[in-house]
Formats: sequence, structure tokens, C-alpha cells
Amino acid sequence: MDAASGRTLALPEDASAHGHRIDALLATNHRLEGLLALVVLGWLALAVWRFHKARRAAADGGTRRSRTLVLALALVTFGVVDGTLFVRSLGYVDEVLWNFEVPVKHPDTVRLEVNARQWTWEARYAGEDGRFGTADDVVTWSDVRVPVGVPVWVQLSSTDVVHGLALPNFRVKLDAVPGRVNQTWFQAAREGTWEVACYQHCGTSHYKMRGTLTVMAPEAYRAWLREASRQATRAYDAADSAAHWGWAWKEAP
Ligand SMILES: [Cu+2]
Repeated sequence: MDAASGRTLALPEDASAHGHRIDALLATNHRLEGLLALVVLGWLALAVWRFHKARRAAADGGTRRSRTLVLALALVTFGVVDGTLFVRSLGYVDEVLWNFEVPVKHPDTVRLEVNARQWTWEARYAGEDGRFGTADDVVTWSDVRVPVGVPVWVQLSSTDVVHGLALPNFRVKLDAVPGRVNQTWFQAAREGTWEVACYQHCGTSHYKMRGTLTVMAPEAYRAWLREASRQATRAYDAADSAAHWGWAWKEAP
């Protein structure tokens, strides 16, 4: 690790409850690829060693036996490598990524509307009354706060162009598409401050589209939300139509 720049070859630190499953998939992929590379290179070295004195090449690709052998090897390799990744990905999709039962059923789930625009992330919380689109909604700019240990259910859209919401430390990536609401959920495993990034090139200041995600203790989060909600009610301006982006929460995932 390069301490001065914070750069490292390793994956970003995993601060989420489920990111380890993505990392395990990547690790499996790397191990299988490494094994394949070893086999192929070993085979190549063996061929060079065995035939290095031969002066005339003898093609043997034309026999039925050799073609069957190559096809069988290719199919077995595909089945083992891609089959393993496919089956394990399905487990992750079923149990985590598309399992909206978890945020639906968990009573403390934080619902978060995120709107991307050139070049910031607007985040809307329902506020003290628990309903979106009311005077006590809390809106932040590129400053997302969530409590530790509870599901965070994100609904994401965009005002202008396609953006990509990325939370590298939570292994979350989701497209922000104008005119539609995409959703995902994640859960923080520990407190801290991490990066929110845009992973779709979205214009000249794309590189500025960077925010922070702060994971707080549940009591601290509740205190922050209560105070922010109180301030939002005081500052509410019914005529400020630009501030009233947002949508009725889509309950059915
Ligand atoms: Cu962007």
C-alpha cells in the first residue's frame, strides 16, 4: 500500500454486511483463472520441451478424436468455471440483492430517495412524520447518513443524464436513469465515513460528483434526523418548486 496516496491494489475496505459475498465470488474467479493459466502455461512448456528438436510441424487438428477432445475440455472448463460462478451468484441474488423482503420486514429500515443531478447527489429522508413529500423531509447534498446495522433501502433516479451510484465500500452500484426509479438495499456493518462516487461519465464535472456516506450509531442518527427534520420544517418554502423533487415511496419492490 502506498501510504501517502492511500492507493492499494486490494479491493476497497468492505464496510457492509453482505459485501464479503461479492469478494468471495471475485476470489473464486481469480483462483479458477489462476489455475487455468497454470494448466495452459504448463501444457505449453511441456510441448516446447517435448518437440523443440522437431524440424517439421505436424498438424493434428483435423481428426475426429482431437476435435472431440478439445470440445470436451472446453465444455468441462466452461461448466466448472462459469457454472460455479453462476450458481454462487444466484445465491447472492436470491438471498441479498433482490431479497427486498429484508428491508420490507425490518421495522428500522431507513428509506432513502436519491436523485442524481449534474453534479451532486441529492438525498431525501422522510423526516419525523415518516412520509415523503411533506414539509419535514430532510434533503442533503452529497452527504448521506445512515445508521449502522439496519437495512438502507435506496430508490434512485436522475434529473438530467444517466449517472451511476457507487458505494465501493458497500459493493453497491446502481444506475440513476431519468424517468425511472431503480432500487437497491444495503446494510452497514460498522461506523465510519466512506465515499459516494459516480461511475458513469456524466459531463465535464463528472469527477466532482463525489460525496460522503457517514455510518452513525443508531442513537446519533436518530438525533441528527430529528434536528434536521425540525430545521427543514422551519425552512420549508412551498413556492420553491425545484426543492420539491421526489416521489411517493414505491412500496412494492
Ligand atoms: Cu454523474
